[in-house]
Amino acid sequence: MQNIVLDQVGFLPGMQKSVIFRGECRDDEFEVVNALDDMAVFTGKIGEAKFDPYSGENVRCGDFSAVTKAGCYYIRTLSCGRSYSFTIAQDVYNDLVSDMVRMMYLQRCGTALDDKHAGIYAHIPCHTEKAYLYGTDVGKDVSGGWHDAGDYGRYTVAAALTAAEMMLAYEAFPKLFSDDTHIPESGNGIPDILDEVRYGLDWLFKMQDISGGVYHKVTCAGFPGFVMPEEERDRLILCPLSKTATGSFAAVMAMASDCFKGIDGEYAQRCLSAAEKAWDFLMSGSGELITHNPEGIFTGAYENSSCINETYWAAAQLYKATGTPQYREVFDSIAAEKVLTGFGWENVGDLGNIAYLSLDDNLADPAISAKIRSEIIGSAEWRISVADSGGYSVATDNYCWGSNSQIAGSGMHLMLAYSLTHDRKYYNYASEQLAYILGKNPLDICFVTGYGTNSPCRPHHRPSIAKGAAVKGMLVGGANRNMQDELISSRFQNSPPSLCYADHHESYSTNENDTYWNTLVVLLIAELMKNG
Ligand code: G3I
Ligand code: 9MR
Ligand code: ZN
Repeated sequence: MQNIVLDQVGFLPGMQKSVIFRGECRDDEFEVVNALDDMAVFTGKIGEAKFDPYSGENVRCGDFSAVTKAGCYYIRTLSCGRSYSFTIAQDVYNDLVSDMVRMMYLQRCGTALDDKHAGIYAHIPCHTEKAYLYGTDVGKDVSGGWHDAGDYGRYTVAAALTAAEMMLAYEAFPKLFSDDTHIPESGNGIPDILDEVRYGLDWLFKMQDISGGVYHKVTCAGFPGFVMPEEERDRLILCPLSKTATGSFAAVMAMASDCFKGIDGEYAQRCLSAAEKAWDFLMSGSGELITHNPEGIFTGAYENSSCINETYWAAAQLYKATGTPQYREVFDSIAAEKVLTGFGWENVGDLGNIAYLSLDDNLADPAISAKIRSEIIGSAEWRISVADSGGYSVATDNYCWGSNSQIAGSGMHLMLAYSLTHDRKYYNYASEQLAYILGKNPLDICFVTGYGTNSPCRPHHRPSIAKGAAVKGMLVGGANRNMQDELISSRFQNSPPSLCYADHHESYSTNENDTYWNTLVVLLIAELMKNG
């Protein structure tokens, strides 16, 4: 591992740029060196040592934000040698974003991926057979959508969040999203990211029952081995209509009705009607709260003992789409009690906050808006204090399953605080969260496959393992101290939290990808670029 650690992809010219020195590094100065001619362009001071409790390391920090000229560089010190190289450029994240969205195409289910677009990951259509309602012989066509992750399950809450994050990313910074990322719809005049959203929405429609309720998930009873998707041939099972699935469906469909209005009015209307129907089902008290898998089902549970944050998000989104007071009443009453936050599958409160804060002033309740603002800023301050408690400026103190997404979510939350205050401090801490994901971490790894110098090669992703090469552009879950797979628990029992990670295909609790993790990083980058 290197003793000079930083973002291995690079920085926007105006971004804060920091670097960590650790281990044997005894110097007091460092140089930023142009990689083309090995000439130093900047000399900076290395700060005092600081203990990082999450990795158990003593680290020292350097800042080179003053270097703004586009180029390819590395960092050098006398005793530590040189770092990996990185880029400074306005378009430094463009390819990364494009591959991170294209990964969604490679996750598509129910369709053939052809050689031309999918290369070695091409396959014939998968999971096209009818799925059976749990415990019955009633079959239904629910083909389509995306494989959630390294497995081939399709989960409503997960897909709704994924689609929503893509729409938000597009709205934040449309210029970042082209129509030529080499998917079948490229060149159709619609940005590829929205084509991808529509692919997911088309599946979500099928997951809605005539009653308005939405099925929780469709998977086989258990997980297959490391096979390509068309080789998973067990019976497909539809798990019951659930409250969280119905709530997040209502929210994402309402969001889509706004997003697709200018592209396809009829489609937008269909989204809105489906959202309203789901909402009515939810308000009638119907649907189950899925707190664990039904008996005999062993796939991802996406369990939740409450649907309050999906309700919150749906209410905000439906109010934004329709202006109908009944939605606002529900939102305001939840927010008056407690403002909800979060960008994860369990907690989608911030998506509701984004929708509510985007309302025209005369549509929102000023007291509720003020309460949301103060909660966002308070929680951003808390995240900064957490970041300052360690050496790597990471805004999490809890390295759990999907920690990289918690960190990206913190980055997004800090960007919300930035959008409300224009205080650059929040932007800087948000950009540090991206830097962590792209290499400024104790593991010295860029957590997105195929990017940076050192990135995961053996993700727990079935097509990647089946083909012997990792799909490019996948964010893996990252360090998880909770010993949730055998590989990790056999090797990392006494390791510091931020080091509990293995680039091994058996480590699903640290090295699996997920669609909503990828799209959250895309959203964070879009926000950073919009305000860069
Ligand atoms: O949030 C709590 C935290 O408050 C607590 O302190 C900590 C200590 O246990 O746990 C945290 O919860 C963890 C949660 O993820 C955080 O989001 C749970 O332990 C952990 O078990 C849970 O993991 C989830 C995992 O499924 C297992 O259920 C992941 O979030 C979720 O992303 C993941 O999703 C899987 C699907 O089930 C199947 N498909 C692949 C996908 C990705 O791995
Ligand atoms: O492969 C599965 C992965 O996609 C899930 O996120 C994870 C947690 O639900 O489970 C993985 O499957 C493992 C199973 O839980 C235990 N036996 C080994 C499986 C991995 O091959
Ligand atoms: Zn499939």
